[in-house]
Amino acid sequence: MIDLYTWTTPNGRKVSIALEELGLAYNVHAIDINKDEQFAPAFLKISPNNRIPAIVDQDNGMSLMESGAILIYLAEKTGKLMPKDPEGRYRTIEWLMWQMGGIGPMLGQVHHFLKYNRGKAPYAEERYSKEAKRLYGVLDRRLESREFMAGDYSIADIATWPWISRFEWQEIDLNEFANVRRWYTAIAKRPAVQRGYQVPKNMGDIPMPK
Ligand SMILES: N[C@@H](CCC(=O)N[C@@H](CS)C(=O)NCC(=O)O)C(=O)O
Repeated sequence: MIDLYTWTTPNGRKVSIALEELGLAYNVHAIDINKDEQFAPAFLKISPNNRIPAIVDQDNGMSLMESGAILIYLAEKTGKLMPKDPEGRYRTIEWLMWQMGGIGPMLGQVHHFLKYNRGKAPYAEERYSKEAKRLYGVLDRRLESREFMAGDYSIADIATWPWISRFEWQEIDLNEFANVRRWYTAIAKRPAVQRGYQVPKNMGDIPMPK
């Protein structure tokens, strides 16, 4: 049994989607980051950076923060969603790290400046919008000749997809990125993704491109 501490955000959904895909039993603990619950002393013991997601694996008492580390842990615990051969494994980690270092932080800035603080910092809006389009272009080229980001469907796709599901917030037209659109739509249809998307609570249907 795994305890999942999460909220209705892309980083949180990565882990609930992975748990659903892996069929692992888990308890959900909603940490409402709008009410500063991430700063509660009990939560800081498992997530010292005061951010969701975090897990505690009751099988061994192991606690983990950082969604990328959690995804690798779950993949290794189950032997699924990450190839075992060195080339496939590192290719998956490479694209997972690309998500963690690029897609997550940069699209997070787009949400901050474009969606929540429009007009306050035009330079930042332009800078991060441009970077978002560049990253969508990188993903589109990566998916040009392959179905998924790194071989079979993997934790690299699971880490990236919830950020792309906010394409409307990012003012991205998925029709300009045909390969991303095809990949996004296919993953959105997976029953485990549909279940994981609604954790810790239903926030409406998965956004689909027109
Ligand atoms: N690199 C971290 C980022 C986690 C993160 O930024 N979580 C956000 C929600 S998506 C959060 O908990 N924010 C609360 C805060 O900023 O205090 C990860 O991938 O787990």
